[in-house]
Amino acid sequence: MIEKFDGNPNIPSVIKERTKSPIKRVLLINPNHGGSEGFQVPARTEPLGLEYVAGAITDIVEDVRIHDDSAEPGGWKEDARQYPPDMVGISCNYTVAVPEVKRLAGEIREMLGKDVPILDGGHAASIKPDELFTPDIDGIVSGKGEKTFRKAIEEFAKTGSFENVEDMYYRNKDNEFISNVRPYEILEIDLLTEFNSPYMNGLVLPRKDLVDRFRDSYYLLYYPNPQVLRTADGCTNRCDFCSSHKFNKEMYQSESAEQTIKKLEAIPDKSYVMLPDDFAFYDRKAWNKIGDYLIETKSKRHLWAQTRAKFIAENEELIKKLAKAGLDTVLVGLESFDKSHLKKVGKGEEVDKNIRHNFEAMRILKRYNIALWGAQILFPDFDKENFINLADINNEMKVEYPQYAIYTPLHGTELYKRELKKGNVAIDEDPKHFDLFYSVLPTTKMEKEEFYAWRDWLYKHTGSVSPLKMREDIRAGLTTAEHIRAFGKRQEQAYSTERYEKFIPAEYKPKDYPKAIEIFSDEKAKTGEI
Ligand code: B12
Ligand code: SF4
Repeated sequence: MIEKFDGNPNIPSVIKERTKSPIKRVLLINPNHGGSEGFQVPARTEPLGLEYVAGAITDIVEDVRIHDDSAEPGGWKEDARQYPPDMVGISCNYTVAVPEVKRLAGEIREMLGKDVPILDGGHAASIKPDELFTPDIDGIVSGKGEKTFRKAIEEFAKTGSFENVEDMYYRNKDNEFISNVRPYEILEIDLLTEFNSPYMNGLVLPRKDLVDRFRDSYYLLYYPNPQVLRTADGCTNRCDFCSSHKFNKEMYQSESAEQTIKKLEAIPDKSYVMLPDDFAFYDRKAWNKIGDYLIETKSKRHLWAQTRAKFIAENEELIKKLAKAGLDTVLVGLESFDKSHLKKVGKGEEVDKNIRHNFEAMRILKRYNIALWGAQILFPDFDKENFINLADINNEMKVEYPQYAIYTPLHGTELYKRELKKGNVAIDEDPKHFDLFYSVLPTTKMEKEEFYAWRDWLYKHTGSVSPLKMREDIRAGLTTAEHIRAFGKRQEQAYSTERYEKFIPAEYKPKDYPKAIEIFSDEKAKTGEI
């Protein structure tokens, strides 16, 4: 049946086949995250989840596109004009992005009309779908999207409905959202970890080519154009402030060394490669092989990864090999150096061990010249002394990239449940405040603005990446002085705030802890000093 396009009359009208015809063109959109300025300082990386979803449907549609709205806001309209999609999928990994996803869905509906279904998926959409039960969204894919989105396309093409698609919330004829999501089922403990997982090995490779047009706007710290390569899904830890292990149904699955090597081979040498795995290198055997491959082929790729302090402390030989293979920076959840605060995040009996592991991991990383991205928590009961002590430890230990996240009961976490049980009606539920840069819980020792001022102070006065390393990175072709300055500027913009001026006493303002990044300042660039 041929039907006239019924979208916004201002947009050129398009004639297309409708109803019983298969879905031919799909547009996938990564939204602008909607987080605060601090959210943008460390990273903007490619939307790997959408690339996997695109890979999974490539053989059943004529055309699939990805538009990254965080790189090119509003640019999806041009894609939609040139290649009017039959279905649109929007990603929602972050709670902070929820308002933006709703706004985007409204705009898409207005432009394309109600016949083009709009689906949503991703971490935040799966953990708290009801936030997205709006008239402009027709369905939400829960959990990993590859299989479910494929099925959604096939079913909609056949029946015009999502009713038979497992693991989806869909809208019925009465416009109510119905859940087809299978109940959360936790496997036996010995089935929870699977190395060389057939599921992971069997995934269609992500369509990285679809985001090539946005690559110039991606960055990780001061490295331009990072390449994201996932090797494992899930985590064996159960931190009570994290929903990641829940999303992965408490499972840990990693792909074979051969699969990772195949993906690495497709990434140009001298690339900065980010592993988004929650717990990298856990399959020691596989990573020994991958390390050997990188060393033997004299790879110039540099790797960024997240792993656990305990793992580093217990696997020095592997870390040494990986350093030789190009391991450059590691994100470790140090959480806290303070025992009473560590207990709060569910590390009760293990507190002493945790602190020991943190220090041991820091020593090992330094020994092999691997930079540390130390993720730490700012608790709402912090006073001035806590902030000052934290700065001292970070500067003493020369943590290259400290990250200070405010203690936040993210949706779907044990911490959130606990806060609700405590009757904490004071949780600020504004989704825009769930980027760990706001305190959604009341701060108890100082007003929130003052608390944020001290957080800004921490960022301004810590961070120890050395100029030597920056020069080496420039020489290795991984970055340029311009990108280093851009990183410095993002930091300055985010943390040189009015509240910093207002609340931080003069004696704390002098630059006690000069940052290497300043060596790459605009003035020095002009005078040719760098
Ligand atoms: C890598 C990562 C980062 C990186 C890079 C982020 C970036 N912006 O580029 C870094 C370390 C910088 C980072 C920072 C932060 N992160 Co982060 N991050 C991740 C992590 C570990 C992996 C994401 C990933 O690449 N996964 C691999 C891909 C393949 O999977 P995926 O994206 O989930 O996609 C699949 C499904 O979700 C689904 N899907 C996704 N989109 C769509 C769309 C459609 C239409 C469909 C059908 C399906 C679908 O299908 C995909 C394929 O299976 C996740 C945790 C996790 N394991 O998911 C946290 C996570 C997303 N981050 C989180 C947070 C809170 C942050 C921070 C705000 C705070 C922090 N952690 O300190 C900062 C923000 C800074 C910033 N600028 O982004 C939270 C979000 C929770 C929430 N409710 O908002 C998560 C879930 C971790 C957690 N602790 O719970 N992060
Ligand atoms: S915070 Fe990190 S270590 Fe803890 S459960 Fe989440 S992913 Fe695992």
